[in-house]
This record gives sequence, C-alpha cells and structure tokens, in this order.
Amino acid sequence: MKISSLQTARYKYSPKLPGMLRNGIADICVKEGEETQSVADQEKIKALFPNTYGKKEITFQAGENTSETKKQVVGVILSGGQAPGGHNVICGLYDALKATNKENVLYGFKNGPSGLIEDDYLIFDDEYIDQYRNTGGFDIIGSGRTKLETTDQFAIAAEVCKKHGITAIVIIGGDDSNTNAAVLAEYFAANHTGVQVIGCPKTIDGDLKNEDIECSFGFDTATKTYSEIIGNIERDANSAKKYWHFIKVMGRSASHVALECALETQPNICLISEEVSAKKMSLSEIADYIADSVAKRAENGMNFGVAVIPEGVVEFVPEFSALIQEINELLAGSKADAFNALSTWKEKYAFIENGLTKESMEVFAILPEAIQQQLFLERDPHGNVQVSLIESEKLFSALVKDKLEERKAAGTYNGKFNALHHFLGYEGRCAFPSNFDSDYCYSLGYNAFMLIQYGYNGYLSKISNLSQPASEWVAGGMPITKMMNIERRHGEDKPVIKKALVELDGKPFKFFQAHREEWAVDTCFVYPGAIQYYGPAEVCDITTVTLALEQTK
Ligand code: FBP
Repeated sequence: MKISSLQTARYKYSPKLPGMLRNGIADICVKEGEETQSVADQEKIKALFPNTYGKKEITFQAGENTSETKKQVVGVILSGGQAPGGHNVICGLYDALKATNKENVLYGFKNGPSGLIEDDYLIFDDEYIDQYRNTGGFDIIGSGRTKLETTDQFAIAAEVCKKHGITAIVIIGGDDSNTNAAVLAEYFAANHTGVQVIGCPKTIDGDLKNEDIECSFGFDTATKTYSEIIGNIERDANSAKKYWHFIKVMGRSASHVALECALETQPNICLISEEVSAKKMSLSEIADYIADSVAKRAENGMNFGVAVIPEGVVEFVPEFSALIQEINELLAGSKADAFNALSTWKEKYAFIENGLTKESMEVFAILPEAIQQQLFLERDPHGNVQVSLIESEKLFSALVKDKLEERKAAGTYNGKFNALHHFLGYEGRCAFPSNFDSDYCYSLGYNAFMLIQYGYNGYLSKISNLSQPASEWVAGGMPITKMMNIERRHGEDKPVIKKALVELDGKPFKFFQAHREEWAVDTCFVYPGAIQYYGPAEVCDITTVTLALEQTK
C-alpha cells in the first residue's frame, strides 16, 4: 500500500502525555477526591445505578503505583460517527497496557458495538497498531451505530467477555454510547462479572461536554479542517467579489461546530440554532436577517459574502418543526402508500395541501420545490422526515433571494445576488488529527488503562486543563453517573448524559455576539489555513477558540 509522506512522518510523532503520566507506569498513583452526585434527579439515578452511583472523582499523580498486578485482557469498541484521534485512543490504551505487562492483551471489537455482541474481533500487536499511530479515521477496527442497551445484549456481552477472559471494556463514543457504557457497567457490577467498563468522550459535534469534560475529541481537528475550507472560500469570495457562499457545517442539533468555525474565520453571517430557538425565529425572520447583511454590503459595492449554517438549524425553527411533525403524521403507517401511489408532484402537492393545517401549509408553500420534495422523499426507517438531510444552505439562499426580489421591487435594494452552496461534514471527520487531538486522544487511552488497572468501573477517562500545554494537563476519571439526568425518550423516563448545546450566556457566544454586526457589513474574514503539524507550538499546538474563551478567567 502506498503511504503519503505526511503519514510516514506522523508515525514517528510522539504524542504528549499530561505531566503526571510521564514518569512511567511504575510511578503513577491515584488521588481520590470527593464522592459524586448526578447533575440532577439524584434519587432516581441512584436507584437505577445502585452499584456504580456516587463513586469518587479521581486524579492521577506521580507516586508509587499500587494497583493490582493481575493480567488484563481488555476489549475496545469505537461507537458512532468518526472523529479524528480515535486511532490514538487505542494506541495510548495499547501502550499503557503493554508497558504494564507484556502478557496483557487488547481485543478490538469490529464495526462498533455490534462486534462485541457478534464476537467479531481482532487482537492487536505492535505491527498492526504501528500502522495507525497519529492517523485519522476509525478504520483500525471500524465503527458502527448499533446501540448496546438491552439486557439481552448485556447478557451476550458478559458471555463473550467470559469466553475470552476479558477484564475490561473501553467504549469510545458520544453521549449516547457513554450513557450505555454506564448502564453496561452497572449490569456487569450487579451480576458480579468482574468486568469493568470505561468510556472515552468522542464526537466532532462538541456536544459531550460539561463541568468535568472540557471537550470531546475530534472537535479540534474537524473544526480546524472546516475553518481552513471556509477561510479558503472567504478568500475566493473576496477575490472574485461576485458570489455569496452558503456553507452548512455538520454538528447535529448543537451549533458548537458552526460557532467555532465563525470564531476562527469571521464570516458575514453565522446562524446559531440555540439562538433561533430562544428567539423563536421564523424562516422569514432568518431570511430577513441574512438579506439585511446582503443589502448593506451591496450598498457598499460588495455583492459577495459568506454565511455559515449549522446542520440542525431547521429543527429549531418552531414553525418548521411543527410542519415536520404534521408531515410525519400525514404519512404515518399505510397513509404513505396512498401518497406514494400518486404519480405526479401536482397530485402529491394536492394531497399535502389537503392534509396540512393552514399554518403549516403557509410554511410549506414558501419552501423551494426541491426542499418540498426532499421532505417527502428522505425518510428514516420509522418513516420520519430526516431533518439532517434537508439542504438548509439551499433553503436559506432561496428564501434570501425571494426577500431581495421583494426589496428590489420596493426600490430598497439594487445589488446582485449569486449564491453558491457547500456542505462540510465528512471532509473533517477522518482528517489527520491535529497535534492537540493526537496528544489528547493518546492521553485519554493511556489514562483509560490506568483507570482499569486501578479497578474503576463506570468511569469516563478525563483529561482536563486542556487550554494549557500538555505538560500541565490533569489526568483522572469521573463516574459517568455524575453527568446524568433523567430525560423523556420515546415516551419513557431514561437516565442519560445531558447533551451540551451552545449556551447563549457563555463566553464563546457572547464574543461572537459582540462582533457579528461588524462582520455582517464589513469584510473581516480570517484565513486560518491548513492544520500545521510541525513548527512552533503557537502555530501547531493551540486548540479551539471556544475552549480558550471558556477557560479565560
Ligand atoms: P456522533 O454523534 O456519532 O459523533 O456523530 C457525529 C456526526 O458526524 C454528526 O455531526 C452527523 O449529523 C452524523 O454524525 C452523521 O451521521 P452518519 O455518519 O451516520 O451519516
């Protein structure tokens, strides 16, 4: 297989560990902190996790290693969407495991959580793992979205662990996967299996964070990759001076990715879904907001610009989510067959007009036809509209165009508006991890093994003080139950890790808010360029603006 020269160079990169983990395995000891409580619903969570609730927060420090010297057989799983650095979590885990005892074994369950249930695995050795050091992707073992959540699955998992003598499972995933990791940990403890479960916080979306987890891995590299592309597009826009670029960025419901990219690149417009929701903005209001920027820039002779749109924004527009709910109802069960049997869009449109309320029909009617059709074509296995597939970058540019035409007719706008569209998502999820993600992920994996070695169960591997150089990072662990509350899911009360959305009183949003009016009218673009792996630390090792702002005193 041909390998790029960057990949060869990255094989030789030595990820930086937190200072307290640098002295070698024999010199890492535990400092136990306070007992913990869940963030909310304490009594309910305690009742659901009698064996794993309330455990102590811990940190590692330099000192004699007093952990038990039993042989460890660990299984690792990658869960959900790819995030840069996943390979390094496994490399860090492997290196700590082998440095502790050469007889220790690391199993990789293939293609996500289903690999554990199907007993589909490989066993890591030096030659195999060395091909993946500091590389992007999850192809080292593959990933998947099967959820480990039923008692039947847990019983099979326990059998598989028993068969291989597995002493611990490491689950690398987002909020859902780590919620399930906590439930599995409780099951293993309640059934005296002796198997521990440790989670690692992964997702490019940045929505797995709280007072303990400063950021999920992959967010740094993905946002840097998108910011490079947005910056390049800004420079193109500023050179050609003839296009408005509408750029949708991934990130699911939360707008952390969009906000970070805006802080990095200073586009003219960046929508924040959480703000749209708080202000209950309608599609028309959002379109007017963007059209104002287009019109003001046109007055100054600038018929170009850049607008960043978060992936989940339409879900947060109240009238749009009401429309989606009505469409889901309209096509529920066998009604979908009646709809699909209609042969022309005209007939289908009449069916829709008949079935929607007047309010929802008004919203539907203003959508461009391509989006209208998308709402009826792209359905998930339950028959629901797949909101994430809606091309909101095209939706908003079409709505803005309509607004501008109205303004032209009224004589209040006389510019030119040519829109281009982009969607940035998959481009960033498997990029070579930045130095930050290489170091952070390796540390998370190394630290996960220390938690196993010291006998912890139901903990999340935790590395903090991340806006400082790695030598000052703090390694430790936090019971996953501490991050949980009870939420209504599919009609039932469930214990879940609280998803972190953008806080409108948080420092990153406040900073953006303080500058966006100027960015909307003037050209304040910033061009971050490509991720740099070799060179001065201030160019190569700096993490996100979001984290830097969150950690300013
Ligand atoms: P995770 O929550 O699993 O980390 O997924 C992140 C993500 O990239 C989202 O931003 C995006 O909406 C989704 O995955 C896309 O999923 P898929 O890979 O299944 O197309």
